[in-house]
Amino acid sequence: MPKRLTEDQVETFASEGYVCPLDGIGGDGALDCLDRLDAFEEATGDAMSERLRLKAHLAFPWMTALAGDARILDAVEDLIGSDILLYISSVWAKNPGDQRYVSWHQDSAYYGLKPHDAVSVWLALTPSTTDCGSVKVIPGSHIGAPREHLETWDDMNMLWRGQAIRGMDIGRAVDMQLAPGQFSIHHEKLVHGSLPNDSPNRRIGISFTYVPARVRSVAGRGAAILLRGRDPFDHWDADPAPRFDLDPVGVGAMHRALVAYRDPARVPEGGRAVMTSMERRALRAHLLHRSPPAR
Ligand SMILES: O=C(O)CCC(=O)C(=O)O
Repeated sequence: MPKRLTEDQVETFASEGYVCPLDGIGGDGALDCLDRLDAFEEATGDAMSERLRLKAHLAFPWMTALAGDARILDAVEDLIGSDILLYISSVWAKNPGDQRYVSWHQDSAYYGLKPHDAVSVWLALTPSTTDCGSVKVIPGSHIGAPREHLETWDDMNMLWRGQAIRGMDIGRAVDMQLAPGQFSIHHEKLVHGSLPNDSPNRRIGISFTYVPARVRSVAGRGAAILLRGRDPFDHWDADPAPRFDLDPVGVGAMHRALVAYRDPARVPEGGRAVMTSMERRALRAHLLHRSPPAR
């Protein structure tokens, strides 16, 4: 008997790879998180979408607590069981008119987990709708062999390696539209991405990736924070839980995780696609088009 989801939602997750929308922390809870992220930007002068992109929860006790909020974690438990570790978190912020995008990808390509039982929550802090570049998914795409990824390293792509899956049928995509405080859950192998924000409003969300304790990292020993239940298999080292905002120990661990993620030697699980000369030319034209005009 699920704790939070209906039997139908659990079945939908198994066949389609996602559930959406689910009520989470409410509009007030979302506003509170936004205030904290705005305060981070004001205090540091850093853009949240640049600095808080991998294991962001290691920098803030409030974000680690948010990942463990029962309104979210009960739904996660219904899908992966009650021994739950928090592996990754990211702040995904697109400002009004922001032309950055997220190409089609599978999170599993660089997570290095076995078996593929991790899930990600995407928690909306502002409205996340089609016009502002909400997350799109390809239903059912989590089933089957891992996909090949092309690495473009395009800095308009919000993914750290600009990784992209070719040839997805956009006609099959579904927008995961959310109100502030609502969340979606997607399987780590589900193909997803998002378009630029062509609206006058901010689109901000936080994603949390959870692993059941039975899952292990096959890309070196993994580190995570146990949020619920037990870790009887000893597959995981403990990530440092932040003691206060911008705790240097957590910020250091966040930075090291990012460096490891961007290591050019890492190969995506389904293989690295080779860029065709046409793709290379198109990418070069795209990058040149963006460069400031020569003076
Ligand atoms: O927020 C986005 O646009 C993309 C999010 C994403 O790729 C993820 O949560 O894995």
